[in-house]
Amino acid sequence: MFKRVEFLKSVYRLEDLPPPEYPEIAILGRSNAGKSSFINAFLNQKKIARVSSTPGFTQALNFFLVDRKFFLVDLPGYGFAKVPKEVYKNWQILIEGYLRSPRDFRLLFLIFDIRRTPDELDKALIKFVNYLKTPYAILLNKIDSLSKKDIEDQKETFSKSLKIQEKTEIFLISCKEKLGFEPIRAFLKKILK
Ligand SMILES: Nc1nc2c(ncn2[C@@H]2O[C@H](COP(=O)(O)OP(=O)(O)O)[C@@H](O)[C@H]2O)c(=O)[nH]1
Ligand SMILES: [Mg+2]
Repeated sequence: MFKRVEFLKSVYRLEDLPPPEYPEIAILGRSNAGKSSFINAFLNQKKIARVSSTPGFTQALNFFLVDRKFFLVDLPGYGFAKVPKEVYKNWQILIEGYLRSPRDFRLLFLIFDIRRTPDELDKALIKFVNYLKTPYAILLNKIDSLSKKDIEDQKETFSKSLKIQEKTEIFLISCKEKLGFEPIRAFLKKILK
């Protein structure tokens, strides 16, 4: 279990990135998939990351320092409705600039709402992370809202439609019920060694 979680800063411009002093794990996903909920639940914090019902609210990279050992970074979501082109462009510049900068990236978590069907934006995200070559793992969130059978069916749908490779980890989780976190902790332990 994590002992000490500190909110470090929100970054709106690449010039303001903190020095890359720690290994880094970033969380990417559609707005509303549960990125902030994951940070709160996984790190066992009440509300260190804002859980927002306003999609697209977070337009910053939010840095959390965990046990003075690694950065966990909450990235702004994609796919929210009615976003002006300019905002979307800024999103791309910020995220791509960040993920391509010389930092100690160990892993990207790609988080999805398991109830959805992957769409073109989700496929574009996979293409983008494949091109980055940073290792990634898939988190299928909100399993509390589906039956066992639907969870398995949706897992199959996601891995087929996003062409997830056999070697890529897929974790089934619920941030609401704090389910499925133990295997992720074990996985991170290996990755941060
Ligand atoms: N049923 C269910 N709802 C969840 C779960 N995780 C997050 N949510 C809800 O999904 C919405 C978006 O969550 P949030 O963490 O703000 O998503 P973000 O935009 O990716 O940061 C909120 O209403 C959360 O309460 C989950 O595991 N199960
Ligand atoms: Mg959020």
